[in-house]
Amino acid sequence: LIASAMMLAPASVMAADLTIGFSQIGSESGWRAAETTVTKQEAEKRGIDLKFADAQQKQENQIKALRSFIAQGVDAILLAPVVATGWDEVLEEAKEAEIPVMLLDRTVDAPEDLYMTAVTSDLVHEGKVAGDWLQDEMAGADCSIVELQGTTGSSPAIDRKKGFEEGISDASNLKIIRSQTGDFTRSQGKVVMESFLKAEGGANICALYAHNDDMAVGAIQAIKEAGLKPGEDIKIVSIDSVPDIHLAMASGEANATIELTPNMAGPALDALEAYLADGTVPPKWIQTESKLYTLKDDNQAIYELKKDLGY
Ligand code: GZL
Repeated sequence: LIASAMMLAPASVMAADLTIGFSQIGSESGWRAAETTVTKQEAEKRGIDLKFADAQQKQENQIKALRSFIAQGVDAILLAPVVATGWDEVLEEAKEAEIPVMLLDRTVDAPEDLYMTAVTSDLVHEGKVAGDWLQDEMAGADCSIVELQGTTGSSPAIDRKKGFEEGISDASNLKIIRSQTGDFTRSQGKVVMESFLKAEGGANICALYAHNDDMAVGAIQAIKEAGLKPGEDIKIVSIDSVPDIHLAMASGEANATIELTPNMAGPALDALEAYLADGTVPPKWIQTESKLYTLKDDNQAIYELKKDLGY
């Protein structure tokens, strides 16, 4: 049976022959590092030759990498697009070269025929889950919220903001009083939280919504240095479910996180292999799951489980 299956798949489409270019944003967060680790594992598993390019969070570096992959004549491209706009020209070039592009964890504002599929979570839903959680947590009590936004112009920053505002839109007691980008990093999350505390005074801030856990972890440091108790004086909800946020939650220093799987490449490579094997065209959006974790969960155990997964 295997022999006949092998006969069915012409040698040219066997995964072992594939060379794929991966333009990764950088390593701005623990989650991003895990995505890189998992993507390399998924390629290895399939005998794929993965060409990896780290853009240090600069779009021009990603565009250069894509042009290099096209010149090399790779079989496909994986792209985690740092921002949503400015991709049409280079994606047209990839289309001209008949190289399928698959988007990982972020989307682009470009015509759908310029990419094969996008593997992402429902980023608006994540923000709404965070807003809904805070509304339940506050149970009608007044709460001034500060928000640490992700990278300006990225689809997660746009969508997670939109979803959170939807989640709190029917709660007149919840109000966002400050909102600024922390660029998805711990260092910027700390710096911006320090500025929020300085501007508002700790007593006036009831909660922090951070678009990712790394900015929340940086903010926790700032809250402690201001002599306040993170998780108690200031409630904290963020997104990614990286090990260190569960460590913070295990000691009550953060309150909730929404899980984002780092394995976007698995579904993308499955879709590519199906397409190459028999022309199956994947949907334009392959959605990954989102799961809320709170202090009711065994956060120490979750930390132990995740801490060796490449974050
Ligand atoms: C979301 C992803 C975000 C993560 C951050 O899909 O693009 O980028 O939530 C990372 O940790 O910087």
